[in-house]
Amino acid sequence: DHLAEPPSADPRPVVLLTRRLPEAVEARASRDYTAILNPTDEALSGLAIAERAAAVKADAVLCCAGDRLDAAAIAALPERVRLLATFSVGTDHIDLAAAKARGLTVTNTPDVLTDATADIALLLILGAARRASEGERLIRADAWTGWTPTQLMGTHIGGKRLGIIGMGRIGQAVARRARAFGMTIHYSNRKRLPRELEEGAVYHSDPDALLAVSDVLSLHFPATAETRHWLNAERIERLPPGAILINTARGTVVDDQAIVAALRSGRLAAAGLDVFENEPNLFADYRDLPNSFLLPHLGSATVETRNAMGFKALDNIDAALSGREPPDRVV
Ligand code: 8YV
Repeated sequence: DHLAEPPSADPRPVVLLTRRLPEAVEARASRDYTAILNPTDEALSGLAIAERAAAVKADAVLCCAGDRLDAAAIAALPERVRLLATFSVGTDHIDLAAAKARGLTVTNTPDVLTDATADIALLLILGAARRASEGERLIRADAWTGWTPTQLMGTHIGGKRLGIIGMGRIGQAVARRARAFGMTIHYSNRKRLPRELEEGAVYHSDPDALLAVSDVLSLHFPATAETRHWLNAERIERLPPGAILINTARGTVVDDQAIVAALRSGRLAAAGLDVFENEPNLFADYRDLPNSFLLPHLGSATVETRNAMGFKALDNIDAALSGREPPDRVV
């Protein structure tokens, strides 16, 4: 009827992207939706995200791991928002219980980042064991006075035992790679894997028992209230002397003070860390240690992987906004 409201200029659903995403991802979002981009790449607080979602009348929010969507932020989200699609496999930045109570759908981006993250874990294992970052710093400081037979001798990883805590997709991908370098795999997981997926890895039902055989320990379990500071001083004592710690999971699962003390005393020979508590304001002492190999959360940072993560987040948004079951529903 002619008295009806004129249709708005753009009747497509509104999708708010909290961070700048790869060009191809933003292009697809803008093709299919009224996409509200963040041109500054600035991280917003949870409440600022909620405010922006209200201002633009968002139907879905495409968020990232640094966005702290705690209970207060979720409560502040306008009713209209039906979906939080996170551009990450980790969901520790979202209060899932609050999301569930509020009837929000939450989706993540598993699988597509498994290989990239496992590659970074191997880079950290090799870099930490072979003292790559010390060597690099020497050259950059113009302090290399020449090759010597005993300079920067590291540890051979072949023949060493790799302990993996959390044998999900990423843990298994790390095991496959490490095996190719001659490492023996030991693991701990809530459930033992079927034999065909174990590929000879030795299962330890008690993670504390796994520690005792981990020449290299790599963490691959989610950050939750229960796993906060899981690797503490007492557990470090269970590791073989001179063990190497690798973390590509979340900074909150380790106790920084205890790690730094162990790196200082040599109880840990080295640590390869891609994630930190309070990123980017990491525990400052890490920077001063020669035996810390530090990366700025690069686990999934390849063009291919970040595109695939963005497309997966959009696949979930497409499904949820058209009434289909999103493929990667977490809540
Ligand atoms: C991302 C990650 O770099 O997927 C995760 O959980 O930590 C990384 O892949 C980052 O979280 C992007 O949001």
